[in-house]
Amino acid sequence: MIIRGLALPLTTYRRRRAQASRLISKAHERPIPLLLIGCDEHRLRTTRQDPWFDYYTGCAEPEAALLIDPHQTPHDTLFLDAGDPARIVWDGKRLGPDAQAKRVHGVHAVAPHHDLLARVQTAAKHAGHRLAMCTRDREPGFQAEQFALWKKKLRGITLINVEPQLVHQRMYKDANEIRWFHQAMDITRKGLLATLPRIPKLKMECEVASELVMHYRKVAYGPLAFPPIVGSGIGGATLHYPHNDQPLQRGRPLLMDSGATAGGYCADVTRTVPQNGTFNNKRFKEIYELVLHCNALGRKHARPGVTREELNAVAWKPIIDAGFIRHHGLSHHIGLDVHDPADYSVPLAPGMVISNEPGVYLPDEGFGVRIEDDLLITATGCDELTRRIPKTVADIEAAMRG
Ligand SMILES: [Mn+2]
Repeated sequence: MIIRGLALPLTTYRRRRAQASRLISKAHERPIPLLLIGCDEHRLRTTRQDPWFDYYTGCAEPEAALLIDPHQTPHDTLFLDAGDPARIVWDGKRLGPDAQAKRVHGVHAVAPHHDLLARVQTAAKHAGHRLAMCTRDREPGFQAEQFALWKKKLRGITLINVEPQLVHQRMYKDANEIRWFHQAMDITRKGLLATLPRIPKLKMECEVASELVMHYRKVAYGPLAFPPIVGSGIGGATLHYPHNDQPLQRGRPLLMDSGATAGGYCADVTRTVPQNGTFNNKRFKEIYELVLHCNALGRKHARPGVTREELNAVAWKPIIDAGFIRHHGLSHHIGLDVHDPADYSVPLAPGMVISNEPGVYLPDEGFGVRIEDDLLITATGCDELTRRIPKTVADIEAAMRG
């Protein structure tokens, strides 16, 4: 059968699991079992595997779970459900808890999914009725739902959110992860370069969004980093514009925020371009140059030791000095999640990947400008992963001529 997922070497997942146990023990002064739940069949039809579960297993199978139990040997058990054989014709073959699964995932043990509850209860009992899970307060999602669900399921067991500890793993990307980032940026660059010269010929935001999606997905029919935001004029002044359904307006700015993924790792790139291919609107060009200047400041100052606040202070200054409002932060961490979980009190350090996205939003004037790049923090500064995607006035005009 075809095994999906596993974007990284098995040794990486093994090392991550071992380190997770160590981080939890250290923070809570005792070993606590960690439970991570994978998405079900229904959810996997429309979305990707949960990034927390993916991070520790690389497992793309539905109805899977991971229990890391520091009190038991074997420590790491991957729970799988081969599913109902009568469903194979509907949903395809699933990886069951067998020798093949143990080998391909490199876990200490595999077990049937129906044993999960009993095994979790036993593991928690050995840890003084404690169990660790991950939930995100700021961006609720699948693990947060699971946290609430298991809290109800496990009476008498204290559930501990260990996301604050585990983010310290996810914030630092290794060489293999960075290779995937480069690939995601490359797919995104090619998609944008193919779409830019088409914009003056297109009529609707949805055409632009569809072309981007087509270019991203024809490489690998995987998930997008997020649904593209394609806002013509006023749409570009709505930060999370979800509609992409309005006519393009010649001579107006068009804001496109999108990204492909590769190996699960996200690109997150915004370009704002003139829909006729030329920056001949004076006001737009003036705001564009201002945002571009702030984007350059962000890149220049992103280096080890710099805090998020320091970077914000430097990069937003020209926008604030010009009398505009700062509506959002300059950057967020990027990884398997486009807004990767992170501890923002930690200053920048080599291996971190962050966005650099100043913007000016003028709903009263009917447009917004954001220029967003992705930066890899290096030993001495940063590597702009998106540097080959045009962004100066001259480079965008040239790219739009095709
Ligand atoms: Mn972003």
